Amino acid sequence: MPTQSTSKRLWRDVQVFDGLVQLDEAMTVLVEDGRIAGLWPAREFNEARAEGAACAGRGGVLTPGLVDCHTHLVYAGNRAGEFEQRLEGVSYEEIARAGGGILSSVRATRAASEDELIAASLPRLDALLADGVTTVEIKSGYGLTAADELKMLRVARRLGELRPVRVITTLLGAHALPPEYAGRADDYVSLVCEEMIPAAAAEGLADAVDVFCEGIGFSPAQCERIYQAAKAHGLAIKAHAEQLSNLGGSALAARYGALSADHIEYLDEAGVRAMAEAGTVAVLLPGAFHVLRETRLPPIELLRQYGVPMAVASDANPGTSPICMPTLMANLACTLFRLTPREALSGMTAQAARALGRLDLGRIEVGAPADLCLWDIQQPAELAYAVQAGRLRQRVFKGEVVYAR
Ligand code: DI6
Ligand code: FE
Repeated sequence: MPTQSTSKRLWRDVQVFDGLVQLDEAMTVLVEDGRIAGLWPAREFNEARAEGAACAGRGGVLTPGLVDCHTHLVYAGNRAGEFEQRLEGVSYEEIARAGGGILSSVRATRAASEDELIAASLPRLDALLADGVTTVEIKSGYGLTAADELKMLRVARRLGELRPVRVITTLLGAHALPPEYAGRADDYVSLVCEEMIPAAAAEGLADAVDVFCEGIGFSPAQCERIYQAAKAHGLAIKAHAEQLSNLGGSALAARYGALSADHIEYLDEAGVRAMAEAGTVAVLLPGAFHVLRETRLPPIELLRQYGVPMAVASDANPGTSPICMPTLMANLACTLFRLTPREALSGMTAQAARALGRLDLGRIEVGAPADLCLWDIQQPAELAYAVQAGRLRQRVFKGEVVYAR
């Protein structure tokens, strides 16, 4: 009898969505040493190929672990009161201009210690994991001082040590103008460029730099200064752009080789073309669209025509998307933005990984890290079709079954 190696595992008779498409027939998947080592149609599978492998699962749908490529998961407090104000007709911008909105979360987050932020954020992270996430991007942006932004990034990194999940961090110092800089936005941008970015880069705390390019955020000229500083420090670039108006933020980001431009409801054809030319991913955030009761749709058909890759993310945050359920995002991407279920699932796996510059993730292919989800459903499209917690049977991270039901 061959001995069973604990690092060699088989999933048999699974329907596979490989990150881009659903494979035609039931498959057998071999994982060895944390990576996908083999992938065969189940009926062609030859036992000799996987000698010593333990069967880890049979039946169901196997997808790459979900990649949530845009979250603001770390913050203190909540904004339920503001939610009610908005239901009564006060706009997101009005609340922001009156010192609420993002700045309300900034006050709570500045007052919180690292441990308090961990305690506040862990339940949200756990909710994402329970719905299949194996990689999550977490932004700063509720600190807005060098010390508080770095504190948020350290908390994000620590979350990745506390749970079996990959955490990618993004410095979003240019999320809102803090009150102590009122009327001095350019000075604040200097702080981001000259202190926050160099410190985050030196301490290895940020993988990318993001900006909020918007009337209530930062101007394209200010964002450009931030991109130059990010580039000088070897950090990738992302943008919150064209969410509430069209300032050309996506095209600007694309010119700087941005990994992604996110939200993009107001994106025009020139912006789509610029993104296509630069290979910048369009990150769609239907949760924020839904919660803000927006009506202006992102230019999905143009993105398709120009071949811009589309990712889908939760934007989990206390203001515009207090939602920690990625499969609900797949549903909303279909119902609100008319993505196909295949596009939505690809948007939460292969394309989301691309938006993080991680072409190795979000795929089921030989050689890829074995971050996988086994779901108790019949076909992949059900993940976008039905909104239902508890369908995850197993979550596999780096080849280990880290959750099993
Ligand atoms: N746009 C958003 O939707 C989030 N950030 C941003 O720039 C909202 C953040 C918040 O309201 O707390
Ligand atoms: Fe966001």
